[in-house]
Amino acid sequence: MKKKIFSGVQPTGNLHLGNYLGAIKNFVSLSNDNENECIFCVVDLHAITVTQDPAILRENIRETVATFIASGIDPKKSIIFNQSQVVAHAEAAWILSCTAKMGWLNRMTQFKEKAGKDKEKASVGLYSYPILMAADILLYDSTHVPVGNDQKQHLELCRDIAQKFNNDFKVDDFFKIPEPLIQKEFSRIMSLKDGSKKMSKSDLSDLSRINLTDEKDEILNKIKKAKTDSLSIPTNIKEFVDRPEARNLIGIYSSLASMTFEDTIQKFSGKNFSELKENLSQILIDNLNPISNEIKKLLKEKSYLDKILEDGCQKADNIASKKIKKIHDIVGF
Ligand code: AQP
Repeated sequence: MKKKIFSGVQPTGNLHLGNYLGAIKNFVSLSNDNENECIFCVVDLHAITVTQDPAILRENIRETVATFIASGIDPKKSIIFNQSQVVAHAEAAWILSCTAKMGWLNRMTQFKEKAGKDKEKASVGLYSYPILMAADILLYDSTHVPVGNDQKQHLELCRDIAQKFNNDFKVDDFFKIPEPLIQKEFSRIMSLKDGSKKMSKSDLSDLSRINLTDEKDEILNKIKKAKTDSLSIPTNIKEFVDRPEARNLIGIYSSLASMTFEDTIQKFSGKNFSELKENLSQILIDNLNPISNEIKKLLKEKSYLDKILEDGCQKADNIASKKIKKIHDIVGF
C-alpha cells in the first residue's frame, strides 16, 4: 500500500534552517519516492493564531510555496495547497474540538511556550491549534507525518483524537492513525544565540537563525557570531553535557553533510571552534545558496505560484470534501 504523507508549514516568514533540516529536507526525499503520495500544506489558518499583517501574510504564503519548490518538491508529483482554501479543514477542526478533551490540550507544551507568561491574552486559536492540525492530517487518511521533533506532542494528540472519534462513533479504522516521521539523528535545530531555545521564525534576533534566503555574507556573519564556549570541541558524546551550543553546531554540520553525529565529532574533535565554523559556513553556503537563489527567482513569478496553489487546492478539496461528507453522516448531521 502507498504511504500517504501529509505535512504543513506556517507561512509566517523567515523560513529557516530548522524548518529545512527538521522538516522540508525530509519532505523532499519522501516526495521523490514513487511509493508515496504526498500532500504539503501551507497552513495559513495556523498562521493567524498570532497577529499577521494581511499583505505580508499573502506574500509569505507565496514564499512558502516557492521554498517547497526551490528545495526540490515537484508540484506535478505532490499536492501543494493552502489550508484556508479548503473549507473542510476549519469544519473538521470544529467537529474534532468536540471530541478532544480540555485536559489533553492543557498538556501541550507549545502553547505554554508560545503564550508565555500572559496566557490570558493568547488567542483561543493558539490554544486549539493542535486540533486544527489533527483535522489537517486526518482529512487525508494520512499514514505518515514528517515533522520536526517540536511537533511530536501534537501528533500524539492527533492520534488520541482519531482513536477517540473512532471509538465514540464505533467506526473502527475510519480515521487512520498516523505515524510521525521524525529525523532520527538530529531533529531539533537550536538558536545560534542560545542552545537551549529552538531556532524559530519569531525570535526577535535575526542572528539566532539562518534564513533560507540569507546571502553568503549573512551566513558567514551569523556563524561567526554564533555562541560557543571557551573550550575546544569535545572528543566524544559524553563531553557535550552542558554544552548545548557546541552540540548544535556539530549537529547542524552532521545533518548537512549526511554524517553521523559520532563521525562529525571525530572530524572536529579537539579542534577549536573557528575551524568548525569555517567548515560549517562553507557547507551551509553550498547547501543553501542554490535554494535561496531559486526562491528569489520564483518569487518574481507570482502567477506561477498562484496557479500551483489553485491546482493543489482543487486536488486537496476533492479528497477532503469526500471525507467531511462521511464525517457528517457519522456524527448525525
Ligand atoms: N528549530 C527547529 N528544528 C527542527 N525542526 C523545526 N521546525 C520548526 N522549527 C524547527 C519544523 O518545521 C516545520 C514547520 O514549522 P512551522 O512553521 O509550521 O511551525 P513552528 O514549529 O512553530 O516553526 P517556528 O520556526 O518555531 O515558527 P514560530 O517562531 O512562528 O513558532 C514543522 O514540522 C516543525 O516541526
